[in-house]
Amino acid sequence: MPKPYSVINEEIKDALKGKVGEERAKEIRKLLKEIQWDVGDYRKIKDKLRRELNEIEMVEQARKTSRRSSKTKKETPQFLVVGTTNSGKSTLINSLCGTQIPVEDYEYTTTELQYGALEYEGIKFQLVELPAISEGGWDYDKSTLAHVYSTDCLLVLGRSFEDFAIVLNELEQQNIELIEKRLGDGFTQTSPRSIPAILVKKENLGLISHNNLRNIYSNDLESIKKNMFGIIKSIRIFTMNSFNEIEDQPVVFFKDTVSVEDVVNKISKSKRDIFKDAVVLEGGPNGRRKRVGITYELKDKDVVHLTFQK
Ligand SMILES: Nc1nc2c(ncn2[C@@H]2O[C@H](COP(=O)(O)OP(=O)(O)O)[C@@H](O)[C@H]2O)c(=O)[nH]1
Ligand SMILES: [Mg+2]
Repeated sequence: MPKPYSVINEEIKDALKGKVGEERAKEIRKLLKEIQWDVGDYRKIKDKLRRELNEIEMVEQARKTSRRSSKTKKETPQFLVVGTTNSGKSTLINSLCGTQIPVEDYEYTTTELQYGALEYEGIKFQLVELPAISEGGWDYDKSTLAHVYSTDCLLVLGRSFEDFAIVLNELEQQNIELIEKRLGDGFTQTSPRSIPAILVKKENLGLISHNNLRNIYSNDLESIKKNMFGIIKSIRIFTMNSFNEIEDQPVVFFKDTVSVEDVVNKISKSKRDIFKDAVVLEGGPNGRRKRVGITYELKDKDVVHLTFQK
């Protein structure tokens, strides 16, 4: 006898609670196998699960193809540059990253992603140009949509109010909500439906008022970088090597709070059990010196010297 519909529904909810990405996909595959009946209400449940699985697989695939190497995947926030054709996407990436993506002054639609990279305040960013968005385009061809779902943040470009209207409307049609700041901890983005975004507009275009999103002018490169940095909310911790020298590159966390334990786990997890204490220089090498324990909450730019039992 199969279980009643309502019971299965609750079990599915419980099983999927809090699971995202690959983990969620795995659970859905398992559930699909477990629900043996495939008629009536059971078919409805299974179809719903199949659709969700499909969507997750699409997003995971996009993550894999649009992030060039798995090494940079976690540590490099990705900003997807979206806009109508000729909105200046390639020009912007070229100016920010020093790349030479072809810029054309006639309507020209590339179907390939274009890449750029930049570093700002010790954080590396990947910029990716999405092929132009057109009115109703995604209703006919979903192939580029997965990149939107899987990105960390959007730079929405436009040279006129109409440009923005088209792009913002297409995103809304796909149930994508643009938000001011990332949700919760971490990049990569875990909610494909709520994506942080910055609006980048042509000089002298008036305010684009949409979900309180930041408005920046496309010629103000410094301000664009500053806001990209701001939106990811990183905490950079500098560690000391065994010669008491401060390392050049910080350990970067994309979280709201970072403890000494997080640093230990990231740089020498195997030593967690022999951790003794830590000396912190608050805010940089010249900051106030403090001896702290494993639960101490660190701030951006703190310098940490970890000590372990011999
Ligand atoms: N006046 C002006 N022209 C721009 C600006 N950005 C790009 N363009 C021009 O617009 C055309 C299309 O630019 P491109 O970067 O290829 O746009 P894309 O199709 O969005 O990648 C080119 O002729 C650019 O020189 C801008 O900020 N101001
Ligand atoms: Mg282009």
